[in-house]
Amino acid sequence: MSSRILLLLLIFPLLSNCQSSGTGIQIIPQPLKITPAEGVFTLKPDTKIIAPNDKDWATAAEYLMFMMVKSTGYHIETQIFTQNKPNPSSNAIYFLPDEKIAHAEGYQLEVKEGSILIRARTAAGAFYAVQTLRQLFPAAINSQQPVIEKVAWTAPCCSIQDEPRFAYRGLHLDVGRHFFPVSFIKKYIDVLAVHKLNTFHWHLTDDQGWRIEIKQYPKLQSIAACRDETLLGHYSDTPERYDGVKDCGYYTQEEIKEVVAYAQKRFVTIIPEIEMPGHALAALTAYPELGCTGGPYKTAQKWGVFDDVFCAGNEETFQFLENVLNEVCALFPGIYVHIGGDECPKTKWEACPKCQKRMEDNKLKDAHELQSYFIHRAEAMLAKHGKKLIGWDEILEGGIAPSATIMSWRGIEGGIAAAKAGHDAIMTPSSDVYFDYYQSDPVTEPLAIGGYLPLEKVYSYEPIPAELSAEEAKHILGAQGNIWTEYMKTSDYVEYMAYPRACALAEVVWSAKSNKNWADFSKRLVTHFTRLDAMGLNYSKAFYDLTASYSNGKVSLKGSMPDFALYYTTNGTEPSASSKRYSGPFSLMETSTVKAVVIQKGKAAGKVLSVQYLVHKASGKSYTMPRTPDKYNGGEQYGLTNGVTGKLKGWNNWVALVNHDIDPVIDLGKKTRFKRVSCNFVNSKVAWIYPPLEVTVFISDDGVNFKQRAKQTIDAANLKGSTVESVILDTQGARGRYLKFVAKTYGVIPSGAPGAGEGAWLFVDEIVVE
Ligand code: TNX
Repeated sequence: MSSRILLLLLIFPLLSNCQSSGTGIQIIPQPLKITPAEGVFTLKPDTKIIAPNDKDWATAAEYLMFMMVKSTGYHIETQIFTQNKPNPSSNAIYFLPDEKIAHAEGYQLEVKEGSILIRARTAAGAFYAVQTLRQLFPAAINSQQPVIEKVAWTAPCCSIQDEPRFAYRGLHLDVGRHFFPVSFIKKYIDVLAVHKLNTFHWHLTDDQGWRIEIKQYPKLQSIAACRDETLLGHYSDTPERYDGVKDCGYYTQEEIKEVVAYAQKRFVTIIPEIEMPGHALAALTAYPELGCTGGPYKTAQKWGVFDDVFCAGNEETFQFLENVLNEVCALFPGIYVHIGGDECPKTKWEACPKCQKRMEDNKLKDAHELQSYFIHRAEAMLAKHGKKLIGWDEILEGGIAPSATIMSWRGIEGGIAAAKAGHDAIMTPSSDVYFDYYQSDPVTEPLAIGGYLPLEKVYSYEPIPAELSAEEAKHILGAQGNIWTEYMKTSDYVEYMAYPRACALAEVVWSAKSNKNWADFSKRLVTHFTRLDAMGLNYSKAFYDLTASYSNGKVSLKGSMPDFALYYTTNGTEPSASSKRYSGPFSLMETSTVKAVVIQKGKAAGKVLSVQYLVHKASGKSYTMPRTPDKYNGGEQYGLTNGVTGKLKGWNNWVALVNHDIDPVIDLGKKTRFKRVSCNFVNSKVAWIYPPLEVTVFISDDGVNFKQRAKQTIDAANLKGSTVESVILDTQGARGRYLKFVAKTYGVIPSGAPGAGEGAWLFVDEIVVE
């Protein structure tokens, strides 16, 4: 056997199940097993779709038909067969129920030159086969109108066997903070379906707006669906500014029914969320008697957590919620209703005689148990309709309701605790699946809430916590991406934040763990972008954005894929295909602005990266620091000496520690003379970030014996708002090889300030040595 054939034989099994991109078959989420074959199937104007006589199967078949008709302009028909399975003949796509398919949502798809066979146990499985099939055709099949250019409507012959890893595959949308029209909700559901996601979590009520018509309570429409104006900018900005524009919106019950029916046709279940006891300010504004103080209240115009919540001592509250849930349950056929339960401050309950009496009467020992009491009652209301309750992980506090399912958002701990206690859990940890977080450098991105969640991090998320036994892990139903819309005023912006991170999530929840491979996904994604284009989605191209790091005097550039063609300049000019091509780390002799970009087909594919590097005596040097940074490390291992200063927008270039000094010892490599040492720090008391109490510089020749050379104290009291402050220390031409820099933590946040009693954060960017 020649070595070439041997190589092919070795590669082939790999291609057939995971590394599919080499075959030209590029599907997201990656199917379980793909076996490519010779030839293609060609869609023709008279190709037929043949489906069984069953409502749900007809739904899947007609979905395929409409999609193909819309883009190809062909007059493709669906024919129903009644009794025996047809004998597949040519030029047709067959839907064939098959009891032998193991998984209820699984399917087998066989593309042959003359026909296509879709086998599944259920119509849902057949629908997922359709979604795979659409990705075998050219991207133009996704077009929303007939494609005028000539397209060869062919799909490569192959056989695909597939099934989901998790039963719960969700995407959420907050329509409370910003309202989005029915047309957009439908488009959003369409994209879920394309990615084999099966659950749409519709966050319908919040402090800033109540978005679902409840016939018994008309003021929810006339009052709670409106707010007088909306905060501009970030909620930590000072002073606060508002847009002065009244904002209203809600879905009528007719519209809700329309959306539910639309989702059903796409095998998507909708979970409505009605928030209680917290995030209830809009409802309280309409019905102030449901709050502890009786109001008046005002639908929130800014973001955050508000003290006014539904009163747990007032029987009227429960009557109201029961009536609301009665109408909600009648509208949504799914088994689950989400009742929120998150971020409910207890201050009003603690001062409320009715709540205190409720606690006494029910022998509840604290406010957490009162919240638990509240959720138990909601559970009973839902049970009357045969529905099950889902709540955010706070509903574990004070005792979980017996049949509740937990949505774990403050990390994975809630999911672990729930599963260990025998409860089902859905994983939505903010660190990995909060698509309201930045996906690229905040300085170049539209305003977002904060955080940093690039595509690769979503892709690498593993929903089953390592802490769980196999038995406990069965309670992890799946995972969900969440889109909170405080900063997303338009549907275009929602799409920008949602995609392609939701595409990565789809692979997390659908594909076999052993088939996950970032490099392979990245390749398929490039093709997938052409489909998202055809669907008219405003997805983010942050995938093409670059990062840079600086060490040992050299700048390294990095893209999402190693084979990207990067071009750069170091003199501040715009990089293009005629700039220098990046081939490895390069030196900077002086302070310079590096600009770099990915070039594809001669054009910039993503944003231009622009970083100003300060070249000074400590830049690019390594250091030791007793404690590792908390959450923010300045973007790389030696964030304090990487030549980059921090900006208020985005925390990427800051090194942060909570309630601890920042005290690196920098090795300058040789005995060095320094005139001065300077750095910036953040002052933002609303964000719990405090300046250091004092900054001290020590020097040493041996790294053991240090002498103090300069010191400066900082008075935090005078610093208002959110600002970047600098200190410059005159080191009077001292000489030494080692420099110890100590920025002393502010310590515990004083009473009266946000975060009182907690440890203050200390943020330092670059220790500039001159
Ligand atoms: C926390 S996630 C919230 C939301 C915010 C979100 C912003 C959760 C259950 N509560 O109310 O919109 O953070 O990321």
